[in-house]
Amino acid sequence: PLTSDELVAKEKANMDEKRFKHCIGVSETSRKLARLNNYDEDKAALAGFIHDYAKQISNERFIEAIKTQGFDQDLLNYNRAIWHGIVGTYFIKKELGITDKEILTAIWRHTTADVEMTTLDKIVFVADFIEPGRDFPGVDEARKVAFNNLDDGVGFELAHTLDFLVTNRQKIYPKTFDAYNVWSVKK
Ligand code: DGI
Ligand code: FE
Ligand code: FE
Ligand code: FE
Repeated sequence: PLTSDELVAKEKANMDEKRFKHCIGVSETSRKLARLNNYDEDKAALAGFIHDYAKQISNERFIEAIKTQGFDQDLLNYNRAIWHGIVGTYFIKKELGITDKEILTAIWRHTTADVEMTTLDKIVFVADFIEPGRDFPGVDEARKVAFNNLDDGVGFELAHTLDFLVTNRQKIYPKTFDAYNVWSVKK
């Protein structure tokens, strides 16, 4: 396994400065959400730190991995926004030596969410959206909701994401849609 210094160095080398700062922010916010939700803080901080490890990997490398590493071939009908989490887990296993299933699942789900979400899945999904570097209309409301109740934070974020995707006429990954139906629809 890598030492923590080696892991930080690999993470830094795989992305630009801005993305690295975002990963630090997600790590810190994941730690805070873990504390609020009685989850292992160090594990949440690690998952948050590496969640976007694959964000700047080339399309060619993603496509090669999808074709050869046992991924659902339907992923080829989507783009890198979807790939960097799901297929990112392959690069994170291979290049960072991370084997913890809970961490890999949280990274897999961090962009699309899913109908079933563990506490760690929710922490990383929400931290990604509200870390201190995020600035978009509604981010203060998202922070308030998420720090008050993690599940409500997931629901708020998915509604915002669906809204954004429809406004921009983007293709919606079925899991994103299914997750919205579970987490965002008013009871
Ligand atoms: O990697 P980050 O930018 O930090 O955040 P993220 O992994 O949550 O990715 C956010 C992007 O992913 C955002 O531009 C919206 C996009 N996205 C999320 N769900 C879907 C999606 N894009 C498409 N096309 N379809 C989806 O279902
Ligand atoms: Fe991401
Ligand atoms: Fe996200
Ligand atoms: Fe991110």
